[in-house]
Amino acid sequence: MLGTPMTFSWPLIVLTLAASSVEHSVDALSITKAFTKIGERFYYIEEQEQQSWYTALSSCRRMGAHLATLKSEKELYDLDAELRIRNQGYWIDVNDLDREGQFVSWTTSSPSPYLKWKAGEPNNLYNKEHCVDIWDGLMNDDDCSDKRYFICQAGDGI
Ligand SMILES: [Ca+2]
Ligand SMILES: [Ca+2]
Repeated sequence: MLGTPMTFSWPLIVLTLAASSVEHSVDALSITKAFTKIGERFYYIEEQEQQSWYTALSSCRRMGAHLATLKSEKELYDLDAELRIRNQGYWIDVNDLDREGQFVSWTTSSPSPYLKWKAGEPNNLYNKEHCVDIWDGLMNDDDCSDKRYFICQAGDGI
């Protein structure tokens, strides 16, 4: 970087401004991760490093974002069209950690505004599936400690 600061300043400013609009505290992750507009919202899709649901939750928060909350079939459809890896799960913020079978959004603590399950799901396999991922365009309850790709959504709201 020595001698070429201007090369880096413009994209850093743009990304920092984008991140600042969702949260005041911006750390290094915020300016290294790009959020993409898909439909009406901005998402960051992690499909290189798989993480547990809990770690993914923290990773999104460190970006000033949250695990994605889906509100409609269109949001699910638009988002899924951008997921490049098939036959793998991507964590979203839906979970039934508090009460079995009651799927809430972590972000709002309210019942998930939209659910669309794969056939046979949610099955709470081995009584330990309490976190939800998108798997080939549909939702599945899964073991929160399993490592999956994940989707962050910018902003405090859903
Ligand atoms: Ca469960
Ligand atoms: Ca399941």
